[in-house]
Amino acid sequence: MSERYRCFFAVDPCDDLRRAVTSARGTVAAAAGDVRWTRPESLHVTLEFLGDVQSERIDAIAAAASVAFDGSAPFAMRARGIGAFPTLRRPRVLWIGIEAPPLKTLAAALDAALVRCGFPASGPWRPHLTIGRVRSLRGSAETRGRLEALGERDFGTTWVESVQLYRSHLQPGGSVYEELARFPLAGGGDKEGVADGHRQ
Ligand code: 2AM
Repeated sequence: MSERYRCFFAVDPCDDLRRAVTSARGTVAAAAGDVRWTRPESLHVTLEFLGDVQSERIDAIAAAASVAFDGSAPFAMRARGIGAFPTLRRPRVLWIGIEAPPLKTLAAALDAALVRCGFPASGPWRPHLTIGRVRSLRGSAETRGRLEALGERDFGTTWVESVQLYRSHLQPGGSVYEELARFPLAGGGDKEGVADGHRQ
């Protein structure tokens, strides 16, 4: 019997961004309460979550993604502002906003390719970097409103040179992600204007 893999496509933050997230933890926790932080090595920006997939389908999915990303160039991904699902006043999932128009183009191309593979089309997508999950809230809505003060904080820019297909292993201490495939963005990017960009 074949195995089922819990899979998703994502891009990764650079090491400076991972460090910037870690150093913001104290400020965020002061406003949000008891937070289970995403491990720095597990931080990622999900493009599309596939759910459980039969392992023998992975090769076909990777081939379709490879075609979808063909000709795409590396690009700058800016991380800015703390946000939360469902809201900043009732935060459950804490994230940093991601600004990168090329990422939306990539995600749309990937979604179209996955629809051709039989997956349902994904709904509206808000690119974000999940940094933690709130275990229990602290303080009043006003205290938590302090998170809004972090709404404009700039966490820096990552130069994205590849997309990864990950398998998620659910574990009690937090999911562990295994890279199944890497898709280099080889289409000749332009690094101009990425003064504080970093290679992954
Ligand atoms: P997120 O944290 O960026 O929101 C791997 O499980 C990743 O896939 C998660 O980190 C999450 O991305 C996304 N994910 C998990 N379950 C999901 C679901 N049911 N629907 C959409 N995305 C999901």
